[in-house]
Amino acid sequence: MARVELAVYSLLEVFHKYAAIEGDLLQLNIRELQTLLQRELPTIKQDDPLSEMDSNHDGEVDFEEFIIFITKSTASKWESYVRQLLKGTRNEKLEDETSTEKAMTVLIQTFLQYASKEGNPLCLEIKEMKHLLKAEMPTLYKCFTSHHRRTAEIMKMLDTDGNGEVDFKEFMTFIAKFALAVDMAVIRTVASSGT
Ligand SMILES: [Ca+2]
Ligand SMILES: [Ca+2]
Ligand SMILES: [Ca+2]
Repeated sequence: MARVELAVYSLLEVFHKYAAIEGDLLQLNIRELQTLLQRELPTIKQDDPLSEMDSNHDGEVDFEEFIIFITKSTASKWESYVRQLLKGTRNEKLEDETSTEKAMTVLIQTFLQYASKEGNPLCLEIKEMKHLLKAEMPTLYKCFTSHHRRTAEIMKMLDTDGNGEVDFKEFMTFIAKFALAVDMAVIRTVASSGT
C-alpha cells in the first residue's frame, strides 16, 4: 500500500505548493509560512513560527527546516495519540484533518500497526521494521535490496541508539532523511529537464 511513501510525498507536495506562491520557489517566506500553517496545521499555535523553524536564520524556511518541524510536531502528536490510546479515549476523526495532518496521522498509525505485532508494542523490532519498509516504503526497500543491503544494516540506519529496536522518534528521523533525499532527487530531475 505504500502508505508511508505516500504520506512523505504529500508533505513534499504541501511544502512546494506554498513555497511556489511568490519569491523564491524553494523557500517559504513569512507570508507563505503563515498561510501554510493556517490552512494545513490549524491546531498548531505558533507565536513566532519563522524563528521557531528558520534554523539557519536566512529569513525563510527551506524544505529541510520544514521537514524537521513536521518531524517534531509528529513526535508530539505521537505522544498524545499513544496516551489517548492507552486511556481508551482515542476517537478517529481522520475526515476532519487536513492533508498534512492526515499524513502525520498515517505515519503514526502505520508505525503502531507494525510495532504492535511482537515484542515492545511501541517499538519496531527488526522483523517488524523489515515488514514495514517492504510494504509501506517499497521504493526505498527495493533500492536497499538492489544494493544488497542486509536487514541488519538497514536496522542500524534506523536504530540510531543501537538498543535493538526502533522507537517513533528514530523512525521520524529516518523519515526526515528519506523526505530530504526524495526532495533533492525531484529538484535535480526538474533542474536537469531544463525548465
Ligand atoms: Ca532558513
Ligand atoms: Ca514491536
Ligand atoms: Ca533504538
